[in-house]
Amino acid sequence: MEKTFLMVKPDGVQRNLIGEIVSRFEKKGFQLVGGKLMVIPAELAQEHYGEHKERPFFGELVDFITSGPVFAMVWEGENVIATARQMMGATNPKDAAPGTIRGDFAATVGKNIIHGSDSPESAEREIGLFFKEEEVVAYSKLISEWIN
Ligand code: RTP
Ligand code: MG
Repeated sequence: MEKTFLMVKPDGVQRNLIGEIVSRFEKKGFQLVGGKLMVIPAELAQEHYGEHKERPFFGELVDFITSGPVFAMVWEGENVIATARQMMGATNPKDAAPGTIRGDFAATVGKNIIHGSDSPESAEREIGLFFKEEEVVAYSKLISEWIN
């Protein structure tokens, strides 16, 4: 089953949005298979956002993502990578549709509440960066039969 890496960013944690965000993905029909509250070390933040290291906002991005606890998660489900990105909304909240997480809760691109892997390759890479193999839990729920 497909897996993705999602993370409530420090602004989302400070604004008490962990429960709201977890609830949206649960209600959609995805399954939480890993989760932890953590402060990201600078080296991990630089590696995680490595694709942006030449961008002018890289320093700010790393400072922000390490500025307080995040809630890192692994979610599982059919097409979860692309669907989670749709549920998050556009990177810049000014372009994010109402009903999406960023559309509903964020106002500025630098503080956009949530991160989600953007491809199967980045999902695999990011899950590996943040979670040990034994921290991702395989389990089944009877309710799956009513969703898939
Ligand atoms: P993320 O990686 O955080 O899930 O966001 P994303 O895929 O939607 O967007 P991405 O292009 O990967 O950008 C990563 C984060 O960098 C910040 N950003 N700032 N100032 C700017 O122009 C700018 N552009 C991007 C955003 O916080 C974005 O989430
Ligand atoms: Mg990204």
